[in-house]
Formats: sequence, structure tokens, C-alpha cells
Amino acid sequence: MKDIPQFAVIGRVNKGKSSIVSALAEDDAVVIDGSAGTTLVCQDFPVKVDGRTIIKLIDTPGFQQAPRALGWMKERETSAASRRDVVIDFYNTFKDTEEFIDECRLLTPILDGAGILYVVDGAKPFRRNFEAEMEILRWTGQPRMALINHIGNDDYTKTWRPALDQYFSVVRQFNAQKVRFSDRLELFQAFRELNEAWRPGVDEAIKYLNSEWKRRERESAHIIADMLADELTYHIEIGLARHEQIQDHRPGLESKFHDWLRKRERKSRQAIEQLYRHNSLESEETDLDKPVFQEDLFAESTWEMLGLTSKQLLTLGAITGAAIGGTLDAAVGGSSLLSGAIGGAIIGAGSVAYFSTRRFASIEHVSRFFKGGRVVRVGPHKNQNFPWVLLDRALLHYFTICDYAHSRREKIIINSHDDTGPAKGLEQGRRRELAGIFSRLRKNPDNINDTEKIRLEEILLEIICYRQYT
Ligand SMILES: Nc1nc2c(ncn2[C@@H]2O[C@H](COP(=O)(O)OP(=O)(O)OP(=O)(O)O)[C@@H](O)[C@H]2O)c(=O)[nH]1
Ligand SMILES: [Mg+2]
Repeated sequence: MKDIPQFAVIGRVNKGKSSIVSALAEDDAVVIDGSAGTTLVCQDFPVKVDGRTIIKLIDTPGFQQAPRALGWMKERETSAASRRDVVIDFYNTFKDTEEFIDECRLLTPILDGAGILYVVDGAKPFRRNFEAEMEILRWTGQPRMALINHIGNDDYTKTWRPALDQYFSVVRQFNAQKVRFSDRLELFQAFRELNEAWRPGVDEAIKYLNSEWKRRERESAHIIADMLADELTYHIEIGLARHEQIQDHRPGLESKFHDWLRKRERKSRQAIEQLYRHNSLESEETDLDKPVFQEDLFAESTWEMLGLTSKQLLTLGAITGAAIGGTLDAAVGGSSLLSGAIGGAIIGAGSVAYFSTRRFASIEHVSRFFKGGRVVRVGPHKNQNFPWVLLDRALLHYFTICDYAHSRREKIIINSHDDTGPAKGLEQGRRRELAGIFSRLRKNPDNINDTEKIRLEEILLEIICYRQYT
């Protein structure tokens, strides 16, 4: 353990120390709170990759009485060379007493060899009374870096900089609530500058982090591709006696179909959240719309927001040869499709295709007969926009989660009412290739083709890694 670089996160109470630990260690179990004095004892939080600790972070209680502590030390200091010993004296004198409890606790990991990450709140101006704690940290002689965090919108960085520069060899801006992978990596790179002896350990940690990130991206593409393939091919078979109509079972079937789609989507969401180590995330997202069968074709929905535009769908329909017009159901009929309030605004043959693409559910299909009845298949979901909406929802969720700082505790809202899903911005060739895969998967729901799924995974990986959309 001694070879693992260790950093104690130090600062005044309530300045975001625990938030920084939580974000860097990707640990959403770290206790963070708006009231001062939340962290009372030191606690280790390992940064782990594949079960192996690569860096150790130590959350500490905040300084409470730094000026008085420094006063005690100054009375005993004889020269710069004696300062670390004076801090050790201070620690030994008070560690088992009721005095300077927080100061002794936070000094424990530092005197044990940890590097110092000193956190200040850049949204409040620098004041002289911070000098005492910075001086104590300097006296310890440990390598140290300052992080300017902002708890609020004001920016007093200019007042902090000249002071911090005198006490810390590296000074960085750091937003504890907007920490992305690249920010973590940059910070770990800065750790290298603090102490020559830590370089090999930090370099190794950075190497592991990079490969872990790549692994997560690949795994995410796999999870999303699996989900898309399952959702696009899902179907139910139901046995109907000769006197029964599929309509008799409609409410039950609709719920079953919808529940399955929702659960499958939720399962992939959870897998992604776990992969990115969000274990207690509360999220809010508009539910996947209930598929409506047949005449409920014009049901209000979020579908027009996400996914592709009707024009893009039409283009793809022509390109992929998807029988859009052919999906018109006899029960509804072309004329009823074009009637109604919105019907009048639509012109030409394209309009039939447009409306038929809005249908959610597929139509019954007799798969076999048995004595006294028939087996009817419901699904797969035929709506042309369905795969694109699923894709958009999955990508919006993915991009939110992979960049979501573990220090944030509020419920996350994924906005699927927005019309800015990534699918519309995909390059046309890419869209066409995806449309082909979606269409082939749906045509063969009983036997998901592995080659299609692998290609889907590759495309998703490129979208995820390079955010290839406008
Ligand atoms: N807006 C914003 N709030 C933050 C940021 N960092 C911390 N906070 C909030 O500030 C409060 C204190 O954060 P903590 O991380 O618990 O601070 P601490 O320094 O560990 O506090 P103690 O353990 O009490 O000393 C919490 O309400 C955090 O949500 C930030 O970068 N931006
Ligand atoms: Mg804390």
C-alpha cells in the first residue's frame, strides 16, 4: 500500500472536500452535505480499477481553529528547519485530548506521508484568516496542490491566486460538481508534478484509468446494441379460440408489450449506471411511450421530438425499401389515416407514409393454426421511428451518465421532450447503415443476427467515443 500515491483532501469546513473525493474516487456513497462539519473523521476512498487500488484519497474534517493552532506552533518554532517537528509536536500534544480535535485528525494522513489537496471556495473572496491553515500545511513540508472550487456563481479566483501561489506548487481550478473523465485525468496528471517519487505510481494509475474508460465505452456500446436488438425484435404470441378476436385481449396485450419494452430499456439503463459506478442514482425520464394498437394512431407522444424527422424517415424508407405504405392496417384504412384535424395539412403520397410511420404497434399476424383456434403474433413494434427514439433515449442517457459527477446528489432529469436527440444529427450514410440494420433485425425477430448486432455495436462505439453527430 505504501507505493500507492495517497492524497489527503484538506480545507476549511464546508468547502467541497468530500465532493471532490466523491468525484475523483467515483464513489456516490461519500457523505456530502450543506451543513458545516459533516465529515468528522478521516476516511480512505480508494480510486479503483478492476478491483485494484491505484490512488488513495483521504477525506478529512475541515480546519476549525487554524489561527490558534498556528499560534501554538509559532511559540515553539526556532527556524524553518524545525517547523515540521513543531507540527509533529503539536499533533502529539493534542491528539489524545479534547483540544484541536479536527486539526489533529486532518494532520494524521499528512504526517503519515500523504500529499495535500487543499480546497478553497473561489465563489467567496480570499481573506487573511485563511493564511493560518495554509501556513500550517506549508510547515508540514508535504507536497501540496490547491484546488479552487466554486460553491456558487461568484468568481474571486483573482483574489485567491496570488495567495495560493505562495503556499502551493500547483494551483488548479476544479469544479467538484462538473467533473468529467478528462478533468480527473488532468488532475491526476498534475499529481505527477508534485513529487518526483510518485511519478511511476501516478503514471501507472493514469494508464489504468485510460484503459478502464475505453473498456466502459466498449461495454456501453454492447449494452445498448443488445437492448436495441431485443426491443426491435420483441413479439408476443397468443392463442385465440376461433370465436375470439385479438381486440378482446387488447388492453392486456398493450400493457404486457409496453411493460416488457420499458423493463428492457430500464435494464440497460441500470447496466450503464453500474458500469459508471452510479449505484444510488435517482433519475427521472419520460417513460417510453405506450405502444398503441391500430386506431389510436394519433395518440399524443414524445415520439416526434426524439428520433428522426418525418423527412429523414421518408428518405430512409425509400432508401431501405421499407414498406412504409404497406404497413397500413386494414382496420384503420388509408382514408381514416388521412382524415381528422391534422390530415388536411398533409399532402401527397408521402403523407400516408408519414402517418403510417407514426404507428407504434404492429399488427396481428397469424403464425399458426391449431385445432379450434389460431396463434397470433403481436409485434415486433413496426413504427419506423421506434428504433431512432430508442437510440436517442439510450444515447441521451449514456451521455448524461458517463459525465455525471459522483458528487452530485440531486435527481437527474433526462430530457426526452427536447428535439435535440443525437439521431437527427448523424451523418446521412451512418443513418442509412443503421436503418438497414434496424430493418433487417426486425424482419427476422425469431433469430437475432449476430453480424448485424456486432456492426451495430461498432457504430454505437464510434458515436459514443467521438460523438459523431451535429
Ligand atoms: N454548486 C456547487 N456546490 C458545491 C460544490 N462543491 C460542493 N458543493 C456543495 O457544498 C456543500 C458542502 O460540500 P461538502 O463536499 O460536504 O463539503 P466539505 O468540505 O466536505 O464539508 P465538511 O465535511 O462539512 O467540512 C454541499 O452542499 C455540496 O453540494 C460545487 O463545485 N458547486
Ligand atoms: Mg466533508
